[in-house]
Amino acid sequence: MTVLDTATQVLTTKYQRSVADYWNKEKDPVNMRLGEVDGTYHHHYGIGDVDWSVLEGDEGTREERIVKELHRLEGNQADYLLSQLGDLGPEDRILDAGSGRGGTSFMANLRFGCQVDGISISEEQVKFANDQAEERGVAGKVAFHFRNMLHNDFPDAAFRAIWNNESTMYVDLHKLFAEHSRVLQPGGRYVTITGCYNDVHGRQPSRAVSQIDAHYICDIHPRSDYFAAMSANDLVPISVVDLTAATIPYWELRAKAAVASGIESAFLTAYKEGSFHYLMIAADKV
Ligand code: GPP
Ligand code: MG
Repeated sequence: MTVLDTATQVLTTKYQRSVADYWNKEKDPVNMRLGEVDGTYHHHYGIGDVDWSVLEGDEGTREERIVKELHRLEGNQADYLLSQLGDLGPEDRILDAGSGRGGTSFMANLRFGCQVDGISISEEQVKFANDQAEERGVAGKVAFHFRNMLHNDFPDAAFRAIWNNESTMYVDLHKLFAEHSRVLQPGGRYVTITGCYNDVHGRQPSRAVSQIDAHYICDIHPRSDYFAAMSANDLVPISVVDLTAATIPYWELRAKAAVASGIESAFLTAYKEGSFHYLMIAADKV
């Protein structure tokens, strides 16, 4: 029998290795500068009204005001996601699938006091987030693991809730929801916030959506795939909210920031032409 090293067990395809490599190297100012505002590092976008007054006044501190405002909107998004997870308490255990540098997991622990496990295929992200857990003094309650969300190695029915905050576009949804369904307790809640393409616009992704795919090496799914894969895996939607209008102001502000990454115009085009939605889906495991 061949003994496989951990990386070989976690990363089972060349595609997954290339995605892991991207996130192991990623230190983009649009994420690091925003995280430095208060030490909570996100890998997702923002929602809510922009305070456009940040563009006015002293030029020397303008970028700092924009960075703070973008960070506030990303915090709003994570708060909104957590508010969809249902009634959770300190006795619960929950899973952040695709946990990045840990932002949403730490917010979940602060909000519910419960045990949070985060998983990522980026060893650098896992290390960063575990270092943060130590610094925050919550390492006993919030732990990050180098694991694959398609075969997460947790026992059956281990979790009361699971979420993906903008991480489903890297995986096959049928495989993902089969695995989530296995580790969710009956009556447990699943929530995702995701960018998905609009089946009504066309059966294939638009040019702007394809540009987003190329930028992040991901494969944005059509809206229909989410519901087909959920219903095939005992996940019954309870709430679906189109957050597209709520995220456009974030992108408009981000397009004016020095920390802009260059992908802003593709998001704005995709959302405004209707080929792409920013969606929250909450479902219960039956
Ligand atoms: C990254 O967030 C999010 C993704 C890679 C998923 C793509 C999301 C879609 C909705 C299509 P990030 O904070 O690392 O990205 P950025 O560096 O652009 O801020
Ligand atoms: Mg970001």
